[in-house]
Amino acid sequence: MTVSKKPDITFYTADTPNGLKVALFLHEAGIPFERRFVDLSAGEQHQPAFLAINPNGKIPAIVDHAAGITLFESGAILTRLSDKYPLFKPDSLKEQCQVQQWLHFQIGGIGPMMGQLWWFLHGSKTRNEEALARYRKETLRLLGVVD
Ligand SMILES: N[C@@H](CCC(=O)N[C@@H](CS)C(=O)NCC(=O)O)C(=O)O
Repeated sequence: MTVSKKPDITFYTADTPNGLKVALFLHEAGIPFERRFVDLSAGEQHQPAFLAINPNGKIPAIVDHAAGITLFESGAILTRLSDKYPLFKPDSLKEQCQVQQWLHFQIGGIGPMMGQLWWFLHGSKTRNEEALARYRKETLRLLGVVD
């Protein structure tokens, strides 16, 4: 008889870019985890059961049962996972700083600006040319920085 141990990590996610960032890490690192889909369109992220995991009501979030840690914010999760499973973590301090730099650049710049551009392009019921121009310009500027 095979006794399967419950994975250390429970991963709360949905099919969105912030969820995929963590999913990619877990898959690439070969980390066993249990996935719980949060139905964002049904508002599951605002239910008390999920708010107990992330009071900010957003995915992704993880529970690391072995360490007794509940964590939200994709950057904090990725940093924690690369500490726990030392993959994608360079040896040198200089390179570790660069990883953190680009991680924060993504979380603080690319993610929110592209998120707003997406909303004004596809989510909003009205067309707001000023908002579209603002977020398109900033998105292109940020991509220029990456280049
Ligand atoms: N800064 C957060 C952003 C998380 C975020 O915006 N998650 C979105 C999906 S990509 C979400 O859960 N939206 C649901 C909502 O706002 O109600 C992170 O990096 O984890």
